[in-house]
Amino acid sequence: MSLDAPQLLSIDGSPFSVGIAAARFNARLTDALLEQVTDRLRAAGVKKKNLHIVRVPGSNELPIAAQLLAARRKLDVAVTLGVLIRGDTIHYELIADAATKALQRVALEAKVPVINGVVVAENLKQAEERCLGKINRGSEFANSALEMAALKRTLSK
Ligand code: DLZ
Repeated sequence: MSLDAPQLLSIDGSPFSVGIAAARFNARLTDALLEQVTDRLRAAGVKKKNLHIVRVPGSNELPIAAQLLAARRKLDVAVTLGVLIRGDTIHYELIADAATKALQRVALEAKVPVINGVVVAENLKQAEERCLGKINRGSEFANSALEMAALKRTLSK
């Protein structure tokens, strides 16, 4: 768990429809994130049939996937998952920045909360700690998704 992760709320996920887009780049790590997210959502009561999962090549494609999912399904929340690891160039930084801004835009335009579950790491070790090790980032992303889905339902009444 991250040092400053918000206190865990008890939220019934059984009514929620959740879109999940996960990158295939760094697949071992994104697959683990995806599993952590779905495990936590299912534990909170989200039904398997209400989990709409799509895969995309890399984190750069997450915003359009979230947008397409939001247009096709009546989502309470979307979760986007990717792992960006620093390479020899600043490519990863450009993608992180562009994806972050685009994900916010999708959320505001579609009026569907979009959880930015892109892990940005300096190196493979950092990324592994966050996706495979003692820091369960996927569970944290799922908790944020549950909280935002509940908020959307409350404020849409
Ligand atoms: C090209 C690229 C690079 C260098 N690194 C990553 C990465 O660490 N994590 C990730 O999710 N995707 C990476 N990509 C792929 C881009 O996100 C994208 O799929 C391509 O640039 C095609 O648009």
